[in-house]
Amino acid sequence: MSFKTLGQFIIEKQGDFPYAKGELSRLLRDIGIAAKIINYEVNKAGLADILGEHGVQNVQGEKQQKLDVYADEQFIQALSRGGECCYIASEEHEEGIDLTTQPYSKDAKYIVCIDPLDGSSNIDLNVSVGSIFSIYRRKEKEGQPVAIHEVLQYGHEQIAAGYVIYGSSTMLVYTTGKGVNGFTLDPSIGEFCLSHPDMKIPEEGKTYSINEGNYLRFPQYVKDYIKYCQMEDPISQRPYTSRYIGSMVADLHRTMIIGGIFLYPETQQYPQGKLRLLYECNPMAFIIEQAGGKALSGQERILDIQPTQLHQRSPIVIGSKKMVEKVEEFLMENE
Ligand code: AHM
Ligand code: MG
Repeated sequence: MSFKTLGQFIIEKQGDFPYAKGELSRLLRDIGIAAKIINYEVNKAGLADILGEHGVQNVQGEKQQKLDVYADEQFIQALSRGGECCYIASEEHEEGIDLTTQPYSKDAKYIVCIDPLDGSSNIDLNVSVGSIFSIYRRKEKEGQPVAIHEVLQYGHEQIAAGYVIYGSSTMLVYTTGKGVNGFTLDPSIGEFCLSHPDMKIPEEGKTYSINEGNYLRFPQYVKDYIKYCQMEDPISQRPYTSRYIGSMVADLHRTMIIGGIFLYPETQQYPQGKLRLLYECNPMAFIIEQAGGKALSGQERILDIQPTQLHQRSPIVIGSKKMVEKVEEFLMENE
């Protein structure tokens, strides 16, 4: 059998970045290594004494679970030892981690934003979880502390982004702005192998994904769109199917493969939506756009939002192009 490993693929694509001297390739390799270690731990979660809540709350006030902490540690270790990352913004840390004080990473060029273990409330249930990452090039000269404006870049300034899904198989999907490629972990050799080259999201789908329990709290345009999805129409093959796992990575991975739409809009409980711009919405929006889809915050393209805070949230409507455009129509009608 012949296959291409993630490592081989990254080296092959290094020429796409004339300014890069292999640092980005090494950074992606480090992320791949962290993903493999986390995968190993996630898979034996039911066996080890690692299940359950860690007893502290993260900066969002949500219960943190042991595997969140473990995944966070693995990313931080891999990124700080690799020497290519100067700053880490993680869902699990109120403040970003500046690595420029460390001799190894002093001259590093890349800022990494991560959600180390997304969908962590699903861990105890043996339901798919994921990791999400987003990479920026720093704006100031290397060797000095990272300024917050370097971290709060637009999503369209991302150099690379990806996710890992720990599912029935483990996959790493990433983009460097030249299409999207997916790699499946072959446990027999411990390597991510190219299984989904040049991934494209279908222009239209038949699946909508939203936490419908919040229906009464949704803005009118979202309520209208849900009703539209449920209406009988043989031409557009409605009613659509509803699918909601509650793990953004898993819901969006399905959306990538078969088409569809995923929404986490503003609600009364979360006036800015629930999902975080820097390490959830932006990387996913970059990937979906690169695959031919679309991602909006409602009014605005996700990738054009100017971040003002590390942990800021944004509403999100993301997925197959034509389905997202339909939501836009309802939004405009309601203005
Ligand atoms: P987390 O980062 O704390 O795990 O929260 C993010 C998760 C997403 O994966 C998922 O789409 C969403 O929260 C589900 O939220 P809800 O339970 O409100 O539908
Ligand atoms: Mg999380």
